[in-house]
Formats: sequence, C-alpha cells, structure tokens
Amino acid sequence: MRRIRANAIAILTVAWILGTFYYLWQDNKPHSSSPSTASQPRVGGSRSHAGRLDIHRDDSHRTIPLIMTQSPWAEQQGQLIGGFDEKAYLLEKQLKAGDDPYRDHAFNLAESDRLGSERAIRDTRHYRCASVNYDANLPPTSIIITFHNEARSTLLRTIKSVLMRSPPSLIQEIILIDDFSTDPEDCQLLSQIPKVRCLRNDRREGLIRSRVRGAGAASAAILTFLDSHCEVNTDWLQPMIQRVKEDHTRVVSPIIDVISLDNFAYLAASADLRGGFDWSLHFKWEQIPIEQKMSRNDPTLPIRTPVIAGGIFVMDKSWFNHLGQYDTHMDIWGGENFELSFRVWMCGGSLEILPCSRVGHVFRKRHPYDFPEGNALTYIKNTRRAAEVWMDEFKQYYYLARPSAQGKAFGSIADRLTLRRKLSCKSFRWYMENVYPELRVPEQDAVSSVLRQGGLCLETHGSDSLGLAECRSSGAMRLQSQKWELAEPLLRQQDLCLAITAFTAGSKVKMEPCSNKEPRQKWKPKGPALQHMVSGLCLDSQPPAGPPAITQCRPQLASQVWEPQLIT
Ligand code: LR7
Ligand code: MN
Repeated sequence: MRRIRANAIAILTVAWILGTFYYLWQDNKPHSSSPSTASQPRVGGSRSHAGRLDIHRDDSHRTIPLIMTQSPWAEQQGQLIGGFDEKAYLLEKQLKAGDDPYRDHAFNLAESDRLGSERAIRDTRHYRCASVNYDANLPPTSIIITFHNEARSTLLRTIKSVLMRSPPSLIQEIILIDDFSTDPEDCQLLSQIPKVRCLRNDRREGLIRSRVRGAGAASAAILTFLDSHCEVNTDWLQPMIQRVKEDHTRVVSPIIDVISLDNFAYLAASADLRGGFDWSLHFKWEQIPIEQKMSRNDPTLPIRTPVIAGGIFVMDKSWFNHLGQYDTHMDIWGGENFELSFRVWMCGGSLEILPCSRVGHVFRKRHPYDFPEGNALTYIKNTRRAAEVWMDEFKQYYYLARPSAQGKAFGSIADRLTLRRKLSCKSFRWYMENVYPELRVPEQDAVSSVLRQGGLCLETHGSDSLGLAECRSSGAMRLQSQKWELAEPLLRQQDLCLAITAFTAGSKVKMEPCSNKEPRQKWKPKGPALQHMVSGLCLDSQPPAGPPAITQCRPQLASQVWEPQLIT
C-alpha cells in the first residue's frame, strides 16, 4: 500500500517537472506566423483633466510565472544601439544629491536611473498567447514617440525595449519628436542608435500636432504610437500588426500594464477592461459588459472598445490620413483620444484592445510639464472641439456635466465639420446605439436642471404663463416651478411641457400636457440657446419685461442664453 503511494508520488513529481519544463519551453520558443489575438488581464487608470489616475490592477490571472522576458533578438543588443554611448548619455543627467526625485517628471527618477536601460520584465500575457501564431511576412511599422522633457532613462528604456522585444524586420524606424524640450541633445544624441530618427519642434506644439508631424515623416505603411515612458513586453507588436494587416480600418491597442511611478515595478493590468468615458469626457477603464465576458471562451481574442486611452496604438498610415489624422487645433494634451475614437467608429473603422499585446506605461498623478494656456482651459478647449464636431445633440450632456465649458473659446471647427461630411460619417446616436449602449443617457432618467439666464431662472406661473425670476439656489428651497426635466426633445415639468403657441417669430410659449408627437413641444440645444426644432426659432426672454417668446436664433444675445444647471 505504502509502495503504491510512494510510486504515485514519484510519478506525479516527474510529471510535474516535465510539465514545468514544457511550460517554460513554450514561453521561450520564438513564435512565427499566423492569426488572431488575445486576451489577458490588464491595467487601467482613469484620469481627469487634472491628470488624476485610479489604477485597477489584477494579478490574479494565470500568467507565466518566474519567466522574465528575453526575446530571441535580445542577444544582438550590442548591434541594436550601434555607436551610441549610453553611459555618457545617462550620466550627463544624473540626479544631484538632495534633489527631489519626483520634481521634474512626477515619477521617481532615482529609481528609473538605477534600473538601467535593459531590464527583464515579467511576461504578463495569458499563457495561451504564447502559442498564437502570426504571419511570417508581417509588414514593418514606423514607431512614433513624441516627448516634452522626458527623463533620459525612461525615454531610452522605451526605445531599447522596442529594439529588444520586436522582430527587427518589423521596425522600419523609430521617429522621436522632441516637442521643444529644454535640452535638444536629449533627442539628438539618440539618433546615433540605428533606426532612430529625431525631429525637433522649434516651438512647443503639444502631443497632437507633434504626432501628426511624426506620422508625416514616417516611411512605413503602418504607424505605431507610444508614450515616451513605456516598456514593451514580449511579442507586443505582432498581434497588433496582424490585426491591422488583415483589415486596415482597425485601430488597435495593447493592454497597458502599469509601471509603478515609485519603484518602477512592472505590474500586470487586468485583461477584462476596455476604454470608456462619462459625459464630462473623462476617460476611464471599465469592465467589459457581462454578456461579452461570458461569451469570451478564448482569452486571446480582441476586445472591442468604445474609446482608446490614446497614447499607445497601431493604425494603418493611409487610414490615418484618410480619416483626417488628428484635429490639429487641439493643444498640448487631452481630448484627442475621444476625437480619434469617435471618428474611427463613426467613419467606418473599429477600435480594439489586443490582450496578447502588452505594453507597460508609467502612470502619473500629475502633469510634470506646464500648459501655456492652463491645464483646465486646454482640456476644455480640446474636449469641446471633440463634442462640438462629433457628439451632435448628445453634446448637451457634455455641457450639463461640465458647465464650466460653456462660453470657453474653442476656435473654429469648420474644417473638421467639412471632414465629417466628406467622409459621410455616421451619427453620434449610431455610435451610442451600436458601440457604447452602456453609456447611460441622462434623458432616460430625465436630468433635472434649472435654465439660468444670468442670475435669473426660467419659471412657470400656473399652467400657461412663464417668466424669469431670481434663481432659488439650495435644494430644499428650490421652487418646483424653476425645475425643468431635460428629456430631449421635451422640456418638462411633471406632466406639462414647454410649447410654442404658433410657428411664427414673436409667438409666446406656454405649458401644456406633454406629448412626444407634438411638434410644438420639440426643442434642442443650439449652443447656449434653446431652439424650437420645427420653426427653427429660439427661446427668448425678451427683456426687459416681456413674457418669453420665440425669435430668430441669435445665441450671442444674452436673452437667448439658457444655461442648464444640474439639480442633484
Ligand atoms: O506638450 C506636450 N508634448 C508632448 O510631446 C505634452 C506631452 N507630450 C508627450 C509626453 O512626453 C508623452 O510622451 O506626449 C506623451 C503623452 O503625455 P503624458 O504621458 O503626459 O500623457 P498621459 O500618459 O498622462 O496621457 C494619456 O492621455 C493623453 C491625452 O492627450 C495622451 O493620449 C497620452 O498619450 C495618453 N497616454 C496613454 O494612453 C498611455 C496609457 C495611459 C492611460 C490611460
Ligand atoms: Mn504617459
């Protein structure tokens, strides 16, 4: 009996050892050729315009333990950097004793410097990714990295990780765009590394125009964008190029792992997340919808995503150009990821996250650089442009969620609207219904709001007369007669709705029982004004004393400005 047990233990032990060897061998073996993609746990962060970030991490998934990434190309390292004197490059910018290591970059520079330019990181993919095959003849890509005053050690590690962990034949070039950093040598010296090119802006442009410049200089047919503080992981590139090669309208991104801003530990992100946002156009990682999750029996398959985080993605160059690159009137940082995401979906493409591709990124809690126009104003300008061009009538929810955006300058959007027309893009309603039905529309539970004009609010007197009166501010004190439900196209108070009395300019407005089909009750926002949809006329308070009426739309008139202010 005891013998049998001892034998069983011995057999199990041998099987376990063999299994482990097989597992490790699987991971180390170079892969070549064929298709789809992968899924795997992933990291996420969401940030506000101030750059705050909440990170969701998931280490519980099955990944390959112990093994650190060593690619088959890593041995050629010497050749990879050519005559570039790495030591001298890094030494020249050493942190001085007593300096705050977080000051210049909002991450621990001492720790980044200490790590050196090549380090092994854990292969964080799902173990099944290691056996996915990709085409042997994938096309090469131009890597585009824009930066403004990036730390030398993080920038160099980004570049070297690309050279070490990508099949050399897939890297056509690495284009650095130095967005007017203080020291031009940060970039210039790096161009001694084979394949690395350096373009310097002669003034600060921001990441959006810088990327457009990089894309313009790229010689490969596929573009790969990276932030300047990344580390790419094992076989990160093949899954993305494969998907884009199969269908050039796909825009794909990896799972973005977290590199700790304190100790630079490389942490696996959850593989069950996709990009989402709220109505203030605040990016967030969110769980993929439960039905999709249940039907995912292959963790290596792509995840459809309503938006991408923005910094790390692969896109066909002619598709990038065809779709209008980026909105180059956006400044410095922020909002371009929404604009690109809406545009890609609405104009015939798709966005996906490929779980078998993993790239680490140093997520920060603040911006380490200045915004010439201020952080908040820049974010508002950029997101306003995205909302005004792409969100149709749904932009009202953006303004509701971000009332401070009203009236802020955002420049002309004429050429972006022309682009949208020229490309015959679908409506934002289509996007909501087909791409992001999980984004709840406030009108479904009717947003309660006051309609403010200066210090006055639109209110009802009895059932059929309306006027302006001083706004009642606090919740309990709020007059029911000033509380409107914005349930587009209706403007309701309980069962009554705002209606015009006739379709001609100068006609008064009144309250009457609501009916979705009644054309006299249909309104929509027109900038800060409220437009009656059928007559095309706008609600006007007609100062000084006249009762509200509809007049020719002139949203610049103070008497036509109705600022919604959410009541919670
Ligand atoms: O004026 C500037 N010029 C630049 O060249 C400002 C920034 N930059 C560079 C900068 O050096 C960096 O390489 O642009 C890149 C992005 O700037 P970050 O790292 O400060 O941005 P982020 O990582 O905080 O922000 C995310 O959202 C941005 C919105 O505009 C961009 O799309 C970033 O690329 C994007 N980063 C990612 O998606 C990585 C994953 C993070 C998340 C979520
Ligand atoms: Mn970044």
